[in-house]
Amino acid sequence: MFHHRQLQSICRVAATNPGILHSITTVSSIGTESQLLNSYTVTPPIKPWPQKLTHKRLCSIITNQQNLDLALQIFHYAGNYHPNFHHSYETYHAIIHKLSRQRAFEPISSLLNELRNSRIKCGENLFITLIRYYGIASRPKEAIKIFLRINDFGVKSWGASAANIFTSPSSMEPNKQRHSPVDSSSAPKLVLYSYWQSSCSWRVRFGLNLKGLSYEYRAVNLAKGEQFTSEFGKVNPLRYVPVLVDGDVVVSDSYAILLCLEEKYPQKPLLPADPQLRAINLQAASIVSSSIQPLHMLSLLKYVEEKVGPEEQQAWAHVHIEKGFLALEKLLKDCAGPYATGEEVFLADVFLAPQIAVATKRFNVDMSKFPTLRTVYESCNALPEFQASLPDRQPDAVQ
Ligand SMILES: N[C@@H](CCC(=O)N[C@@H](CS)C(=O)NCC(=O)O)C(=O)O
Repeated sequence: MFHHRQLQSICRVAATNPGILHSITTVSSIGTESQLLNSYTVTPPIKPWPQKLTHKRLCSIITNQQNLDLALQIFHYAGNYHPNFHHSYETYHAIIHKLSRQRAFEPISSLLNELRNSRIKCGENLFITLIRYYGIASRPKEAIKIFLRINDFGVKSWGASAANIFTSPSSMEPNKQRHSPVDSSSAPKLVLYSYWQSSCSWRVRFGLNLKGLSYEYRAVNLAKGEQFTSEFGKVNPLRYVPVLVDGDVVVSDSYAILLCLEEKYPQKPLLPADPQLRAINLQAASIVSSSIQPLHMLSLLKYVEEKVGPEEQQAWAHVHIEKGFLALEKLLKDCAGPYATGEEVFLADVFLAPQIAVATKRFNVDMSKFPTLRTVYESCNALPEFQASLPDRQPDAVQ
């Protein structure tokens, strides 16, 4: 017999898991509620669904999923149907970060209720993420509501972070005492040698901001030749910025730095999971860093000026930037969305946006010939993480 309670069970499951109930078999032969629930054929929302599911793997699947509905379904499917899988603070953080970043706040309150009832031990980052994105979305009331609920989740050491997040006008201004979205207790202090106008440094600033990593800004004034001091020579014998110091590890070259960051700090991946999109991101980043920027760098332009003449500088830079942009436009045309490889900002964007800014502002390149690249720039420019990385907002900027 088909009971009212059984029907309620179906509705409850269907409501929280849209799209994953595939079929119900022979209802009349089902006796109990659990028999009824077991009789569903529940199909995973993505194929192939991993046989072995770890928290890290789920976080990466959610983070790389471009479709928000699907990301939510994946989260629910893992918690409800994957054998022996239980959500963790990290998996809740991944889905809440994903949703709030895209301003899809609606499902968040029920996720928070679930999280609170689960008694999972929570860290502060999830709440900082939420407060920040409510802030960015100009929803201060919701930000305050989250702040007031924080004690329900038993977060330790929240006081100091809270003070920072609400008193700092921007949580992403460099070289100021500010809160880091990674737990500062476990993260070594990062130091970035940078110059405000250097596009290579800009990439790293943008990447660090996307990953929510705070760092100390050490200015190297290229205009005054500070790259040639013996002190800087010890940090980078090649005498270029950027250089990142992460504990005992000193890495120069923006490409190497960003790949090292990607390995060590997986939050907000800069490379997508899809192998083809991953390859395109690496290729686009490499085109900018090896086949465009080196051909208009300061020392090379000085050489051209001395050996050929000052008027040749601009023409030389133009030819090489446009050649590179043409190749990038072709490379990205079919996979681009608002960002270089779709709906999410990745490594290609991190390299492209500063390069496009330099091309237009310093070398007057006309971007109407490169509509895909122009869109990528506009999308990045709308991001607070990019805004905080702008040359003018750096401590060594000369206005
Ligand atoms: N491939 C390196 C290039 C670094 C580079 O060219 N840095 C420029 C600033 S964007 C520099 O330090 N120039 C100093 C000079 O030319 O003397 C990277 O991507 O970091």
